[in-house]
Amino acid sequence: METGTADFVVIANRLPVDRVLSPTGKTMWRTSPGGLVTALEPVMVRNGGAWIGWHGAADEEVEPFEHNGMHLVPVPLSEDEVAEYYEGFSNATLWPLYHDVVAPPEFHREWWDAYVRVNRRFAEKAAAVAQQDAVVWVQDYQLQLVPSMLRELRPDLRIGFFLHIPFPPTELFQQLPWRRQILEGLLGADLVGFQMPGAAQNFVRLVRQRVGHKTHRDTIYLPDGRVVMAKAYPISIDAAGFEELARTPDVIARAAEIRESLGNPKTILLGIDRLDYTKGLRQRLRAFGELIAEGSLHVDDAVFVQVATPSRERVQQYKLLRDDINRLVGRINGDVARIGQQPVTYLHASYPRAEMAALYRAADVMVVTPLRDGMNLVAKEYVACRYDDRGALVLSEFAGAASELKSAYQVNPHDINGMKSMMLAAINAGPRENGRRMKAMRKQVMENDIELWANNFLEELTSERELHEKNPRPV
Ligand code: GDG
Repeated sequence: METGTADFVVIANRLPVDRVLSPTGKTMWRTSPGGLVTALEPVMVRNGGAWIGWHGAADEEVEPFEHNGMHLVPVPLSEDEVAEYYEGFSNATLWPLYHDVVAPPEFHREWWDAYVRVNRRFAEKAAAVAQQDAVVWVQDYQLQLVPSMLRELRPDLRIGFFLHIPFPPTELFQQLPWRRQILEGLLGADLVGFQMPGAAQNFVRLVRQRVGHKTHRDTIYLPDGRVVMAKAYPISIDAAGFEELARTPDVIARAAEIRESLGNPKTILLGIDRLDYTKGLRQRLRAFGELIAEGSLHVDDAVFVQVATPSRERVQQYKLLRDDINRLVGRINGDVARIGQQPVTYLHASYPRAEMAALYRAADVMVVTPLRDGMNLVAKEYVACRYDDRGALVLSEFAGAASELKSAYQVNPHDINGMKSMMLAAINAGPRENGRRMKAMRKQVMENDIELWANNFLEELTSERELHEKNPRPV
């Protein structure tokens, strides 16, 4: 097969750009905000890198183009493929299955067929653009078959894979009718990265049990002599970038304005999530609603601001959730609001990054209560914005971030009473106690940013081969 020119290739479901209309009516591409592109852009520019991904519009072919020094290669998807590969298999089969089945996963053979077809298309594009011996980094659950498909086409490549969401325990993963194909798909990589050590262990155990390969700790020995490593690389954020933004006069002024328009209450609690059933919005709002209803918090003193960014709106479970949260917020506010004072301000919208930073600055208590979450970047962003060491974080123990942010007020989101007392503890603790906790969390977040994460992964991936030679297969 003929090789391409890129020495470093990222493959993700989406390209890191959105198409926008300029004031003159010209279509342009704008970098979509996100830590991954912030971290990888410099590496891409240095290495003449290419990024392969869907451009966001169905039934449309777009030619490869240059953007901010990166070579972007669009992958076309038909309307049916968006429904079956993306909304179906990725978001209604894998997403709930990998998040401890907090919603029931749906298994449909035609969704699987589309998943295979689309994964092959991504692999073929990568095979065409990668230079001889290039490094390729495949991202996330939508593309788990790409590593093995790509290896078949291009055995010379060094292939890494990173899973942004949890990897489930064997008992749950077994439900998947295509469990073996997924495991074999991932085994095409030289290095498979996970958010947490437990996820890497789940994967290695499954490979041993289901595929029958020999394993030792984080190493898998394939019959053809190849070695695959499975390790944890907890993802992070552009921490300095967030702090810098939070320190700008505009953001500081906007934070004051937000407090003012909420009536300058003693305590502002904040939740920011994609509107997703894994994020524990219902449990969190119920806990807060009860605190107000029973008088532990007074409606004059405490306000809960919940931003729920619209997400996956064509998937059935997300439509149900949207109605459910609307009803719950209506009930809480209807029961206890007074004229001009609503305990919950619910915003079903998405905001620019500066507005997010202002919200983080304005909030006394950030409440992050997912039922299961690979990492949770919102928790880290809040911490990065609190440069004065004020504020408190209530954090679910089921978020990956909990194992790093040990000084957060940790909660079990299924335990409403426990959550109520932790919210109260966070609200009522003095500045000394909260300052001590925030300082410890800030040290962790500021020292372990996304650049370090990307470097750690890529260093391991590129030192892989020498490692194999030093660690021959055990007999
Ligand atoms: C997956 C995993 C893992 C949200 N609303 C707006 C907005 N956001 C930004 C946040 C944050 C990001 O979106 C959300 O990241 P999370 O980590 O909280 O959650 P997922 O979207 O589920 O991400 C997760 C992550 O991948 C990375 O590996 O941590 O566990 O599920 O950065 O700030 N940004 C803007 N406006 C919004 O309205 N600008």
